[in-house]
Amino acid sequence: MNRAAERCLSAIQLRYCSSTICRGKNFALKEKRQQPMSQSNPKVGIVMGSDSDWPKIEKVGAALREFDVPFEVNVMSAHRTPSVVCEYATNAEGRGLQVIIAAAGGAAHLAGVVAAHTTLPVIGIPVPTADLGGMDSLLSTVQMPGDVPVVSVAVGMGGPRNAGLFAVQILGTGDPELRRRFAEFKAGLIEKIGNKNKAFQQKLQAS
Ligand code: AIR
Repeated sequence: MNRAAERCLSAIQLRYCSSTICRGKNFALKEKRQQPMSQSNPKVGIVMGSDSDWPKIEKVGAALREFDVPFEVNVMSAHRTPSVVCEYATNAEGRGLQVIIAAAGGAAHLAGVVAAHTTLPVIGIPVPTADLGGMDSLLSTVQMPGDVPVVSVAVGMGGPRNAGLFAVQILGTGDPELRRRFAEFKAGLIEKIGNKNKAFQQKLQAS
């Protein structure tokens, strides 16, 4: 990485290390700690066009923490810092990253530009916008030309969480223990939604 890009990247870097203890069948988060990352081997790289995106997408980190997947978060912009994006994506595989999640709003070209510079799978998160409701982000993330795939999650709703879960599924293809934990998580949904249904039925009867 050239010096200017390196300086720029370290100035805008947010790194997270997580320690999550999941107990119970539905993997409810009983304890969550977040601290500056001391591990140097993140498997998932989250990049976002602006620090202003983080509050809208932070559930992606929560999903990864649920499965103890180490990740890093960096701010970089396809338009404001294109050389940083290029360097990051080009070096990502060599640094041990296995999946990249790219979030941006408006003219959201970050996921596409990252995908142009890496062979790692790229998951786009179209960030909701005030002016066009995130349709701008969605279309600029998802309408990729053939040969350069980017998968996209939903704007808002479960989008950021699903980006994290999808990264876990990708990593799980080469990690039987992670696959087992994901299957356990899916089985836990039966109990979770069953409880919701029970509570709903009680409410209906009382009304
Ligand atoms: N953005 C930044 N560079 C390129 C794009 N598309 C996006 C950010 C954010 C929005 O522009 O991802 O969603 C506004 O950024 P800011 O920094 O002005 O708050």
